[in-house]
Amino acid sequence: MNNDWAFLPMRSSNDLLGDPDALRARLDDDSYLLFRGVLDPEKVDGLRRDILEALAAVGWIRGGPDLMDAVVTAKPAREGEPEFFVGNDAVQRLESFHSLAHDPDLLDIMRQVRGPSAFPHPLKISRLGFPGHYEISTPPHQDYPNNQGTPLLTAAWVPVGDIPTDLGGLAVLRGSHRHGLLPLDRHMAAGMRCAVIPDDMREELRWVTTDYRAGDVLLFPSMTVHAALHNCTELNMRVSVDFRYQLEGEPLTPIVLQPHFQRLTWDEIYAGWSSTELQYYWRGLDYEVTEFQEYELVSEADDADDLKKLQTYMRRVAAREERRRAKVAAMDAPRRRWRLSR
Ligand SMILES: O=C(O)CCC(=O)C(=O)O
Repeated sequence: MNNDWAFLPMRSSNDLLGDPDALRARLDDDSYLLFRGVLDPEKVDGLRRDILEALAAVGWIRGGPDLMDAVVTAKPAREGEPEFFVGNDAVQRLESFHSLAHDPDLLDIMRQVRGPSAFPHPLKISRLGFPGHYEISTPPHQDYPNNQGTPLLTAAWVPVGDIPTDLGGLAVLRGSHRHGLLPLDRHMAAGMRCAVIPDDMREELRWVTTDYRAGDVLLFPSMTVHAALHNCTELNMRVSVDFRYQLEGEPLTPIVLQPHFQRLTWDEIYAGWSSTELQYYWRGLDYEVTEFQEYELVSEADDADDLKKLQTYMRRVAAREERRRAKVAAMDAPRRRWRLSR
């Protein structure tokens, strides 16, 4: 596991909707705002279908009648590996993925919390969590160092399908946003860096999480420490997306104007979209572009240690992979026999 967690339940803030001052006060108390069932379930379901069809087409999950179960058929891939980008790029091309950030219900909530000119960054992220890929679960971190610009930046994390805790939902360190920017260290999971949480913070603060359902939205500001729980299912992919919002007039860095990982151009992403309405939408908005700064990490690179960690990781993933493949093959077996017998 990422650290020594003891979880408390998150609380919903649906009762505060319509009262921006109360929402902001709650955000300042809790470091997050959870809203239940605020997105149209059909829209979330449609995005899930689009994502899973794209992943089935590149061989990451089973297609056909079980598509929506997201049963994984590919070897887990981690950020930076060529196989990782096969699935990731396929999702980056989806119109429904980018469009969800502009969903009127989501924008309305974000604008109640942040202000009427809040807009989503062009950079939008999908999280495709392989089962039993524990070493790669998103480690505790703050969003600010990866985005910079304004510390008032606010993220919307959206489960694309139900994400009970065993599928690896998101946890938040309640109260952490009041502790400022934490030191960073190296990590092999998403983002390649993690926050170093001082002992007094670990003692004083509590991690909170919940079983997420399709239609829920979790908001948190860029200083909130958050992390993913492990996907400890044997077979199923955890699918979520996250978008970041800021007000017009606030600064941002060039990286948030690019597609995630900067592998595709916007024109490549837009090829095949049915509408031009959301293409290059940010060009008409008001913001100041500031430079992205590199942060020092608390520990030096240690090639021998990295190699050892990588070897252990590869050995463990291979063992889990063998077990998963046997289970998926067993799922297919009766069908194959049935087909042969006809
Ligand atoms: O979903 C995850 O694993 C990580 C999400 C995250 O770090 C974020 O939304 O900022």
